[in-house]
Formats: sequence, structure tokens, C-alpha cells
Amino acid sequence: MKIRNAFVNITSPGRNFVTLKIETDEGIYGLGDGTLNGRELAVASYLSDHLIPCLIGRDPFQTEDIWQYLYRGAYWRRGPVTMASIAAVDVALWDIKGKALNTPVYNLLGGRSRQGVMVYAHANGKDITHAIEDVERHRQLGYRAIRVQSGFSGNKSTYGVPKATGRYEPAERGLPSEYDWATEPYLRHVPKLFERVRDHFGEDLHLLHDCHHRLTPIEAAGLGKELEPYHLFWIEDPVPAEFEEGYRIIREHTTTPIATGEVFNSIWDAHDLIRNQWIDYIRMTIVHGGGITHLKKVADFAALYHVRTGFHGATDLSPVTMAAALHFNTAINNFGIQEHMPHSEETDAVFSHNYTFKDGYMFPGDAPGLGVDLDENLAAQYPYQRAYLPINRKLDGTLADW
Ligand code: EZ4
Ligand code: CO
Repeated sequence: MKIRNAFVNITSPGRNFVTLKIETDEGIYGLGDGTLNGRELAVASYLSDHLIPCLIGRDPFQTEDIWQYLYRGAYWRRGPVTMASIAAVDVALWDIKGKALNTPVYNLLGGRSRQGVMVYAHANGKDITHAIEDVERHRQLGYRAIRVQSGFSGNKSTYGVPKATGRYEPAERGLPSEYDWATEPYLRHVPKLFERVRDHFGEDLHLLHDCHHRLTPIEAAGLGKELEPYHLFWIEDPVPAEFEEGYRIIREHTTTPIATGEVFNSIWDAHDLIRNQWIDYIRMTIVHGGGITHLKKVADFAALYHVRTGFHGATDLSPVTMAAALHFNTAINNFGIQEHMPHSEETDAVFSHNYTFKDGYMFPGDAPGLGVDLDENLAAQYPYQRAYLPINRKLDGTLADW
């Protein structure tokens, strides 16, 4: 079998997605996600202008060789644009391989290691009372693990809470919005939030929280310590993680588990975090981490250090990535949890898929390959719209992490 052609689809059914479709001379095709929130067209160009010409005529079964060719062959390694582009190719090839062998992708990665993939939902509210109502709503939907974020006095807005009612979707059309940020009221608020939530729901629910890179190591260490009585499943991205050793300080002070890595794109972003056991969960997922081929190596390396996966699963990761993650999570031993932020109806209509949700678990389905398809006619009705993630400024105007 040979790769005959490949093209990039850009569509915006509520939000932007970049999808690579690779076609073979035997009529089988595969899909890969290359969506990089706020920088979509850079990946589209990387694929169309630089990778696709190198793929024509290659054997799509050679996932390892093609990955090495694209990674080493670029000379300029790593970075989110490069690695999302490589991921799009890699995932499309695994999809082709599964279809050609008539088996779901999880069978190519080790087979079923568990019956279902535990996912966590997002609950939020403008204050603690509304957040508790939203946790209850998600509990009734069957979720066993819930991330909780709420607004608080002292900041006009915060990460994870929508400005109006409706879904939380961080990317906004047009140029980047600017929000304000003050750490002190946040640090006072979060322990009160989890005291109330634990008190209301008891111990029989996994609770998670995303700090979204806004703290310093010593602030995060203090927060982790204060949250210990409420037995969180994890706190996520307590600090920006370019400086991996910052996590040592957090680790020395608290037993609250730590997850990080949704913005990582290579094992070399997480190597020290894992081998020093400074984190418990690695969040770098398939689209941003160079695809299934690289993530399998990352997961196997992490397993040696008791680090489990907790893949990013926000709406900016397309249903193709969700499917790939569910196959992956089904097959590996050191799976921890999977984030689940459901896509809009428009997105699900463009990307029909075989994966399902029941009682807090998700299942990849048994269709050959990934079990996702792209309705190109419907996709064409939603042209690309420029959109960005917001930025944060401290109250005096200093630019801060969002
Ligand atoms: O802000 O995916 O845990 N989930 C998150 C997400 C990220 C967005 C950025 O594109 O932190 O909501
Ligand atoms: Co996050």
C-alpha cells in the first residue's frame, strides 16, 4: 500500500479544527488532528507546504520510520507547530493501519487493558453555590470524577468559568481578550471551594482542580498543603512548567497529587519531571505530543516512575484526538484518567464517531482504525474564523500567565 495523496481540512463548527486526511492507493484513508488553539494556520501550512510533499509514495504502515523521518529530518526539532503536524500524520497512519488490518487501533497498541476509560468532567459556577449545583448536574450524568472551578470576589473573571451562562470555551473569535488576575484572592478562595464541595458530596467522588499555570512554586506548595484535607485527585498546572525544577519545591511540601503537561510537545519537556517523580500525571496528549508513536514511548517511560497518564481533553482537541486518546487509554497499563469536555453538536455532526460515554467511562468502540469520520461537505459550511486564547494582566497592568 502507498500514500497517494493527503490534504488539510480547516473547519470551524463552533471552533476551529485542523484535520489531515491521508489517502492510499487502495482506497483506505486515515484522519489525523493537528489543531493548535490560536495558531491553527501555522500547522496547516507546515503540513501542506512542508510535510505532505514528503509523504507521497511512502508505505503508510511505516509509522516508526515516517515519524523519525519527519522529526529528525526537519533538523529543527520540537515545538508545538512541528509536533502537532507530526502528530496529524502519525495518527492518520495508525488509522489507516487499523482499517487495513480490520481492527481497532487499541489492538495495535497492546489490546484491551481495561473495560472502560474513566473520564472527568468540568463543573463551574460564578460562585461556590453555583459550582456545587454544576457538580451535582455532572454527578447525575454519571461522572465519577469532576474538575471544579468557580468565580470569587477579588477577580472579575477567572479561568474555567464562562462569562455568561453556557459552555466554557476559552478561545474567542477576534483578537485576544485581556483579563485581570490577582493571585491572593484566588489562593484564599480555592480551599473554601473544596471544603464546601467535599462537605456536600462526601468522599465518594474524585475532585480535580486546574490552576492553569498561574502560581509560583511556593504559592502552589502552600495551596497543595491547604487542600490535603479534601483529598483531591490532582491539582493541575500549578506553575508554568518550562522550568521543570520548580516542581521540586511543590513536591517537598505537599502530598496533593500533581498533573501537568497539556502544553508540552515532547518527552524533553517532561523528562526531569518524570524521572525525579515530581509529578503524578502527565497530560501531554496525542495531538500536541507528536502522535501515538511518541506518546507510547512517553507513557512507557513514565510507567517506570509511577507516573500515570491524564491526557488533556478540552474542546480544542478534535474528536479525532479524543478517539485516538481513548484507544491509547484502553491499551496502556499506566492509564490514570482522561479529561472530557464534550464537543458541540455542530462539531460532533462534522466528525461522526464511534466512541461512547456511560456511567463516567468512555469507550473507543470496535470499528477498524480510530472509528472517526469527517463530513467534508458539512465541514465546508463552517469556514475558518480567526480566534485566540485570552491573555492575563495583573491589576497594575503587568502581563501575567493565562
Ligand atoms: O485552557 O485547551 O485542562 N484544560 C485546559 C484547557 C486549555 C485549553 C487551551 O487551548 O486547561 O481549557
Ligand atoms: Co488545563
